[in-house]
This record gives sequence, structure tokens and C-alpha cells, in this order.
Amino acid sequence: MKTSKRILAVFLAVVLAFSVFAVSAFAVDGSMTYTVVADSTNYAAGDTVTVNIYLKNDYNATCLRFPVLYSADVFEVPTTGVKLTAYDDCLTYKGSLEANTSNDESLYPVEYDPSAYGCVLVQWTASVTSTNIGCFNSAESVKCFSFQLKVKSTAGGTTGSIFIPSESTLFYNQAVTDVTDATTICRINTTLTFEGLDVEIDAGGSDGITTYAGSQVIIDYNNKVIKNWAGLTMSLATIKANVQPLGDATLTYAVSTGSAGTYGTGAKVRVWLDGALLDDYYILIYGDVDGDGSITVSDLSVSARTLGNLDTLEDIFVTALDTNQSGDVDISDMSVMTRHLSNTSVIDQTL
Ligand SMILES: [Ca+2]
Ligand SMILES: [Ca+2]
Repeated sequence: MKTSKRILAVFLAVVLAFSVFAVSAFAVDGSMTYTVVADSTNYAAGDTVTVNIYLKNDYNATCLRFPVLYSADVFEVPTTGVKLTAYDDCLTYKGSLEANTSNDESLYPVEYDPSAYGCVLVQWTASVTSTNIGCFNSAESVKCFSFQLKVKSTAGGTTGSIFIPSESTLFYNQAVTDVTDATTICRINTTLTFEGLDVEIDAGGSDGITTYAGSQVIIDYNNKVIKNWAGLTMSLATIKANVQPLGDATLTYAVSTGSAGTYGTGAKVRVWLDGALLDDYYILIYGDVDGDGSITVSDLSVSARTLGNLDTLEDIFVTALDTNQSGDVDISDMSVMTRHLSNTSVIDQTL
């Protein structure tokens, strides 16, 4: 099992600078609920799995660390690495959220066999100013972090788990009692609760479509879109080189209905099984609103023309226009597009 052990030993470890704070001796009581939710419950070999972590708590958390384990014979870290993303207050007050692939086994939950489980160690520290400290305190369960795993190409027909081990010694919690006092940090006597610990993954596959091994492309089975085409020259050949049918399924392809439509946003990969249409998956390139497969000033023109009249756009183009992936479309999305076109920043295609 040397190969799997190597894969398992890939940790997402974050080195944070706690030393800037004096940690008070006193502690306060609090509770935190961690919920692990994957973007589907059914995957095929080669699929990308987006793992979402939802948090709910009743204190001003300023620092968190928790391990997420996954079955090593079913999942692996994608070749592009674990892409750890923060949301909600954990994004707003993000001071430190970094990823590396340390093999430091001291960071491994000792209660678990490294030959059976891989570990992603998530760590977050809020930012501070001279008068205030960012913190996470949410009475509602909200999405705070996500990262990606890949179902191994050899995992067809198996089942795996993704979960937070409640008995791990790796949890770390830090908080403030007064958000205007950034210097008095206290420990939390935290009652940890875990929901959705065992996300069972049927890797047998019934979706009829998957990516080729090594492909950067992501199939979002919930939203029926195929994304992360950044850097690829879009064409029918590119699509065919990245996605493939599974089992007895077959694929056909249709050009985009966008104003410049070819094989860009809005193009369809149609999945057929036994002569019946199983699903349509849409090509999605954030920022490509005219459907030609690239992001140009033409997309800016279409955006300006349709921003106040989104009803005229098919849903997939509205999604492509939401370039900051906020869930709605407004003028800030055009700013993101403008910055992309001026090479100031790049539109993230992976979320
Ligand atoms: Ca375009
Ligand atoms: Ca938006």
C-alpha cells in the first residue's frame, strides 16, 4: 500500500502566526457545530468532489483548526492540489487560510490509520485591526469553507466516507469576548457537535458522464454544468478531450445559443442512455456571456446591454455573468470582468 500511503500522507497544513496575540488564561463556554456536505452523494470514478464545511456557533471565534478525513482507497487530492476556499465571515475576516502539502505526520489525527484515511487539515485565523478583530459568530449554519477531492479512477463500484473525526486531538479554537478588544484572546471550552459526518459516496457512477483522468475540468452534477476551462482553447475537440461517457451512456454535443455561440458557455453536452436523454450539461465559463468560449470585450458589451434586462438571458448566461459568483448579478460583476480584461485579476473558474 505504499502508493496509497503516499497519497494519504498529503496534508493540507497551515502555519499560522498565533504569537501576535497574548492568549488569556481564562476560558469561556461555547459550542460549535460542524457539518460536512459534499456537492452530491453519487460520484463516478474520476469525478471531482467539492466538500463544503458548514459552521454554526455561539461565540466570537477568531481561530479554527479541524481535520477532515477521507477514505484513501476512494478519494485522492486532485493533481491541481486542494483548493481551499473561504466563505461568509470566514472570507470577510480572512486573515490566514493557506494550503500546503506538508507530510508532517504529527499533524495527523493519531486515532486513525494513515493507510486508510487521507487528511485535510483546515485552519483559519481572522484578521485584526488596531481597534477591532474579525470573528465568526453565526446562529445559523452557513457555508464557511470548501475544498476539492477527486474520486480515484480505480474506485468504481466502491463506497467511501468524508468526515470530521470528533475524537481527534487536532481541534483548535480561539475566541474573544469583546470584538473591540483585539488583544485579549481566550480559550474556548467548546462543545463540538458534528452533523453529516459520514458522507457516503457511491463511486459506482450513474451519471453517465465523467472527466478523463488528469483533466482540470470540473463536472458539477448538481447544477449540471461543466466548468474550469481556464487556459484551454475552447472547441468541440477540447470538450471531447476532457469529458467522456460512462458505462453504456453516449454523448452528443450542441453549440451555444449565445450571440456568438460556438462551443463556449451555453454549449451542451447531452448524455443519452438506451436512446433516452439522461441529462444536459452546460459548458460554463464565467465571463463568457456570448458563448464563443473566450472572455473578450464582446462579453462586456453583452453584459452592459443585458444587465438591466436579465430576463432575456438563459439561466446559463446569467450564471456566466455572475463573475464574482455572489449568487446574483450586478455592476460589480462587470468590474470583475473589466479587471480580467485588463489583466489586473483573473476570474476564478473553479467555484
Ligand atoms: Ca465570449
Ligand atoms: Ca455577482
